Formats: sequence, C-alpha cells, structure tokens
Amino acid sequence: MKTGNSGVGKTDLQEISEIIKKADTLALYPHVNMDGDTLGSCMALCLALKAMGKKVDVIIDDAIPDNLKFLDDGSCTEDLKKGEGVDIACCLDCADRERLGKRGTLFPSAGITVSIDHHMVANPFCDYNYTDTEAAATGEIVYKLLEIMDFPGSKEAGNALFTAITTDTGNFQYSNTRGETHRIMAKLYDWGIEPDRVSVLIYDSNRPERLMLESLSLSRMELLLGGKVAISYVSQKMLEQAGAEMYESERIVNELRSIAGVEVSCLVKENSIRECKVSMRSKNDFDISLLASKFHGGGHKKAAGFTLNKSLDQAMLTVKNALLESEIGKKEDA
Ligand SMILES: [Mn+2]
Repeated sequence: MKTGNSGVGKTDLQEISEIIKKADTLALYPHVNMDGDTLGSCMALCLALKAMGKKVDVIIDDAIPDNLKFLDDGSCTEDLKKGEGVDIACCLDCADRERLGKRGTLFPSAGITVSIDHHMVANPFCDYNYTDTEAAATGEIVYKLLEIMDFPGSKEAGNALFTAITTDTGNFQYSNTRGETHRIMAKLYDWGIEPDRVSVLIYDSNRPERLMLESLSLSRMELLLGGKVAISYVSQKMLEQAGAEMYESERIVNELRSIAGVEVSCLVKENSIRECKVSMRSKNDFDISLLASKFHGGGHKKAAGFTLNKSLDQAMLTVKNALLESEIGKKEDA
C-alpha cells in the first residue's frame, strides 16, 4: 500500500499518472449519495481517459441527482458487471471504504486500486492512496493529474471539473477556496468551460416542490439566544404537503444561517417516527463539529451533523437544550 501526503510511504500524482497510462480498462467510483465534486471528478477523468483511447465506466451506487444528470455522457452505470476484471479501479472523493456502499466487494477485485481524495484518510484501503487536504475539491487534484498526463483539455471535462469545484467551495465562498483554486479555474476557462450555462443547470434547476418545502420549513423557524441561533425542522407531513423528497431540504440549513446575526443554524429532519437527522452550520468562529461529536456525529467546523433515535418533538427539544448549554449560549457577545 502506498499513501501520499499523509506521511506513510510515498505516492505522488506522477506515479498514479504512470500506472493509469499503462491501463486499458478502468472503473471509476464516486461515493454514495453523490455530490458535484465526486461525480464531476469521476466524469472529468472518465472523459479525458476515453479521449486517450481507454475503456472507462463510472460505477455508481445510487441515482444521479437531477441537477447533476447533465454530467453523464452515458458512462455512468449501476451495472456492477462493468467493474469486473478491470485493470484499475479508482475511487474519487471517496477515501472511506464505507462510502463505496454496495460496490464494496467489487472495487478491490480490480488489478490495481487507487484512491484520490481531499479528505483526511483514517484507514487507507487502496494500493495507491493520494490525499491532498489543501485542495478545496477532489476536482482540483484531478485537474493536476490531467495536466501531468498532458491532457490538452476539453469543454466537457472542464465543465465537469468546474462542477466539482463550484459545488465543494459553495461557489467559491467557503474558506477552503484558495488562490490555487482560482488559478485552476483560469486554466479551465482556456479549456472552453461554460460556467454560466453549467451554473444554471446546477443551481437554478429546482423543482417547485423544493421551494414549497423550503417555504413550509422556513415559516417554522425559531430564533434562540437573542438571534444567534436559528432552528427549524422538516417533518414527514411537510414532505407530503409539498410533494418533495427529503434531499430537497438540503439548502434550508444554509438559508437559516444566512440571517444577519445568526452564528449557528440547525435543521432537524424527521426520517421516521423514531429517527431524526440533524444538520448544523456555523458562520464564523463557533466549531459546530464539537457539538455534533457529543451526539456521535461528525463533520467540519462549519458544517456538521448527527442522528438522534428520537421522535421529532423529542429531537427538537434535545437539540435546543444542547445549543442553549453550548459555548454559543455562554458567549455574551458574538
Ligand atoms: Mn469533495
């Protein structure tokens, strides 16, 4: 096993580019519950490798979200047979084995396994593991790999990398955005990318049901601690009323955070009568992951979550009490 940028062994992108060059057949793996970075990274690499004459499939575990369907040129498949006996299996943005889902036994059956990611890797599981935690998105790493491989660039591969980077940086607003992010973006413009058209596809292609759900949830918003905390919920009843799916609630917690003076926002999602998922965001200094870890959850300083095996009412109570007792409740001024 070789691991890059985390102190164990030595794998660099040069080495990964060499082994990919030698391969004829590849299977690329996005993580479960696909987002723009994982699928954009897979599709950019897929398109580039196909242009180099290789046979490439993107083995997906679940349906592609509607707003990312434009990325698929027909390479995405749920047919696990396509991943059998390939020269290389490469997972992108998916360094945690569990994020392979039901593809977990197929993945290691390839001749060589590779992981490319920007997340801290606790238990590297591939033959070659490359991690760059400075990269804002896995898409940034894929750009660098393609540059090393002398890929001349293409509009479609560029649009896929733009998707990866814009979605993982909150459209270049999050603190992971760096100078290098913009330098890569500038090079992608030279590939002929269409940020305007692609942004409409990613961000302005919502179903009306989503906005109906947002409206129902936002109308139940409560402000706590003198306006430093905004909290709301999504119930099964609201989903039914709006005709929406739970994944369409994902923007609400960001909307709650957008209020002036709010430092922490929180959305409690009722999955069933005895399970709620809690999503939290913080705006400035408050480390929300510390609060999430008290409930065996995880995440980052500004975005974290956890699951409670409680009814919606009980979960709301638990979360409110935890927020009131937290450091944010103790700070006099924010
Ligand atoms: Mn990512």
